[in-house]
Amino acid sequence: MLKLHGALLSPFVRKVRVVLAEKQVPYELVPANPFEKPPAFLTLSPLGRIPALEDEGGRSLADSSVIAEYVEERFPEPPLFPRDPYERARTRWFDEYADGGMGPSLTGKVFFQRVISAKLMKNAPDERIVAGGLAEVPTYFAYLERELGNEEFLVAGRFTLADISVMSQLVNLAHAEVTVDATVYPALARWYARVTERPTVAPLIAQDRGFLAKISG
Ligand SMILES: N[C@@H](CCC(=O)N[C@@H](CS)C(=O)NCC(=O)O)C(=O)O
Repeated sequence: MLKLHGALLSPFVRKVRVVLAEKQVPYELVPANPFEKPPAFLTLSPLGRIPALEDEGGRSLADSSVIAEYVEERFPEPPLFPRDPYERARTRWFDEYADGGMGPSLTGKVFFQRVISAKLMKNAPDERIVAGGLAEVPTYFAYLERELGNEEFLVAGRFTLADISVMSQLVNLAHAEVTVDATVYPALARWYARVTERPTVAPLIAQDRGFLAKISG
C-alpha cells in the first residue's frame, strides 16, 4: 500500500489526500512533523517538507505537485487533469497559484500565526505578519472570482487538481477565520461550498476541525 507521510492541517498533504480519495486509492497516512526533521524523514523528503510519498517498493517522492502528477499517471481514473494541453497547463498554473502564491502570501502568514504559532506552539501571533497576509487577501480572491466567472470549476468546466490545490489553501484560511464573503465574491463562495462539500473533501475538513478543537482547549 502507498504510504503518505504528513500531518493534518497541511494544505499540501490535504491536496494529495484528496487526489488519492478521488481516485479511490488506499493509502496509509504516516504521521510526520514538519518541524522535526529526523534523518530518516530527510531521505524521503530532502527539503524536510511534508508530504512525502513512499510507493509499495519503498521508493519515495516529495512535493505535493510531483506526487499528484505521479498519482494521476499511475491511477488515471477519474482524471484530475484535462486532456487539452492548454487546459492541462492552466491546471498546473492554478496549482502554482495556490502553492507558490496563496501559500506563502496568505496561508503562511495568517494561518501560520493564528493557528500553528498561537494554538499549536502557544506563542502570541505576530499581528504585523497577520495584517500583511490579510492585506493580500482581496487581490487573490478577486482574481479567483474573475477566473471563475459563471463556471462551476476553475478549469475546463470540471473538477481538476486546480480546484483541489486552491481549495486546500482556502481551507487553511477558513481554519484561521478568513472566509470568503459571498456578497463580495459570490462565484468564489459558491465554488468553495461546492468543492468542500465533496465526499472526498468534507471528511478531511471535519478531521482538521476535531484536531483544532483539541489544540484550542
Ligand atoms: N512545495 C511543497 C511545499 C510543502 C510545504 O511547505 N510543507 C510545509 C508544511 S504545510 C512544510 O513541510 N514545512 C516545513 C519546512 O518548510 O521546513 C509541496 O507542495 O509539497
